[in-house]
Amino acid sequence: MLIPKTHPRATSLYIREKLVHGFREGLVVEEGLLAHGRGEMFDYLIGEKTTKTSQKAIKAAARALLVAKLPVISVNGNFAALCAKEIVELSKITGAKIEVNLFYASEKRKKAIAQILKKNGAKEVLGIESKFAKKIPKLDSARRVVDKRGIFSADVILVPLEDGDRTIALKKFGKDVITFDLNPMSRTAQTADITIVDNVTRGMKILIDVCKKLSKKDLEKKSKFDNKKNLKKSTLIIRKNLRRMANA
Ligand code: PTJ
Repeated sequence: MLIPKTHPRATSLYIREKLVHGFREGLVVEEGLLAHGRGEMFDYLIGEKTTKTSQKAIKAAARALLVAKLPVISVNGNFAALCAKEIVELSKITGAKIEVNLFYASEKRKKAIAQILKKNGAKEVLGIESKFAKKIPKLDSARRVVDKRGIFSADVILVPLEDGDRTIALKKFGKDVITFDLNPMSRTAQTADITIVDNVTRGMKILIDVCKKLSKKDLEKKSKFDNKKNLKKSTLIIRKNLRRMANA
């Protein structure tokens, strides 16, 4: 479908097309299209821009990834379809491993996702070979199966568009969790250590940029980031936007 550049909602429609393309290529599940719609709604409410509050979370996330001993980027269908290039770039800058981890797991889709990441320059993609499979305790979904060289051994994990159960299980398993979630009220957003309330398509580019700019001195400073406080601010932004629209 041709989306005119002049369309007032062109950016949002391009992102949607990218996801539909990912669905047709076998990267994204049907449920992923629904999850995207949920994200679009919250993006609308936060004003479809990276807020100052999200920028703070991005800075904290960049720092956490750069100081981590074994950072891992967890990739699902939606994330791969929307940000394959950025995932590889972030992995190169931070030294993070890339691991495919799916809620609606299928070997075929795992391979398709690994392939698109490799096409974008990834040297190694974990989560594919069953001989390295390990289980996260106290988790029933397919996401419990992880790679022992990756998520299983990681100290810091970036898990965008995550489901609440795994975030809780990862926390109980002693991991530091960073997430992108447009819904500041979701269980994942509330449970993670650092929640970036932003669209992955905008936030990943900024995260890469901040990782490039942080100095050694910045990394030595102790992080003062408070996720709960930051999430409250994102919710207040939504309230302010709704009030403004209601009063207009
Ligand atoms: O590829 P799989 O099998 O691992 O499945 C992935 C999905 C996304 C289907 C699965 O993880 C799922 O069902 O996710 P949820 O529980 O719907 O959660 C998705 C969360 O991500 C929601 O809170 C959305 O608001 C948010 N979200 C959706 N799109 C974006 C987003 N956050 C940031 N950027 C987006 N583009």
